[in-house]
Amino acid sequence: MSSRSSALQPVSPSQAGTSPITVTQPHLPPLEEFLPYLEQIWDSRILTNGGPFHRQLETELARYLGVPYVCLFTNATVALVTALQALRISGEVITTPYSFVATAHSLLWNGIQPVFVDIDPNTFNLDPAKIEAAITTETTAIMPVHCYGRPCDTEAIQAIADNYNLKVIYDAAHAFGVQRQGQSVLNAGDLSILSFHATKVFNTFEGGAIICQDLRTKQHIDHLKNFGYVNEVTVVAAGINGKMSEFNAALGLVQLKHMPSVLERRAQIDALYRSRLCKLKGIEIPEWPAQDLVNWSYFPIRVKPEFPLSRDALYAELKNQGIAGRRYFYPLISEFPMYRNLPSALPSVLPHAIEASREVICLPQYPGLSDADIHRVCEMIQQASETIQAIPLAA
Ligand code: T4K
Repeated sequence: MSSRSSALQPVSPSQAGTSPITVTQPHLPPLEEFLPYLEQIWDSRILTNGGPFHRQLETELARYLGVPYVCLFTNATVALVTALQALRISGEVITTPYSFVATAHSLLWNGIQPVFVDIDPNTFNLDPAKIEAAITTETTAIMPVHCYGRPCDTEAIQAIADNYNLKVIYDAAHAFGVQRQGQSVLNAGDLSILSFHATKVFNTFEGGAIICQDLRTKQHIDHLKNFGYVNEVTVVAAGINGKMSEFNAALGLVQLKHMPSVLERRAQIDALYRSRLCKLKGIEIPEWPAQDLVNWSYFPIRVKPEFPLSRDALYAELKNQGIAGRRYFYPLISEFPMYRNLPSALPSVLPHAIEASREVICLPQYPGLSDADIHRVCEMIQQASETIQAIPLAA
């Protein structure tokens, strides 16, 4: 993780300044680097069920991330569902409403009741100071999210978990490669779950992983993701099919080689946005903590009341100009029909999450974004701030 050198050259600039810019675009390695891996798969006809590329990627990722064990999965959602099964979590789990729906859906798929707790407005992460009040006799675990790749207060969360004998499962879908004080945040808690979806910092088209701390747990999870099979005649659990294929694993091996330049370009993009937008009144840019090694996976801005346009008006204006920011995470999970009647979903108990979901736009952030693209996004925001007009709210 230390050598973040040889930055990608900014590519695909929208020369005419009018081509659409999406919130993200997957990084792909040169196709010729991937072809020899495909030839090997074609030769061996080993396509899945823990083949050689699957094993190699688990080993290389563990080394790269600085974690003891990696269990590869078909995607992070199945990994989250399986992680809860692996630890036999039941009853109620404390979690954040400010995330992608998959976080809470994984609880519902296990018949577990999510209990939403508000976020810290400075970090977008579960506020540890509010967790204790939400613990009941039914609580068995905490599921925090390292939102936008910013580490949670893992020490405070662990202290509460230890005190009440709760498990901690981190939804670390955004936190590939993130470190706090030289340590991977993926080693915090009992299990951490990564996403390798096309839109993530490290992608295998679709993919994910569970990070665990001991071999026994890894073996248990490996059985669970393979129908509970131990061998041809032994099934030890009602497992699922969560295995990553050889195609995805091989792609992961190639992608891993490009991570230093991918991360370096993301850092440059983050810095350029900051330098262009920092003086705009009413646009607030969350700081990354200096002691953390972050991955620049998202570039959230908060559109405050002092900005001449509302968040939704700015979002719509950008969209009109072909710039697709995204309102991650609006609506809140707690506002979706399957959650909104829960007592913990009451807006009055989630003021900071509501405020963030009404203020944040994530601006385009991906290694292929050119400097020209970034200037165009910033100029649009600048112009929008100078043009006060009634724009209908976006759906
Ligand atoms: N936990 C958290 C905290 C998560 O954020 C997520 C996923 C999960 C769990 C579950 O992980 P997985 O089971 O997916 O591994 C996206 C992703 O689908 C989702 O993975 C991600 N979080 C979520 C935050 O964002 P959308 O609805 O924004 O995706 P979509 O299709 O609108 O894509 C956004 C932009 O990216 C497009 O405008 C264009 C570009 N794009 C997208 C894809 C899929 C491409 O250029 N190529 C592509 O193949 O959900």
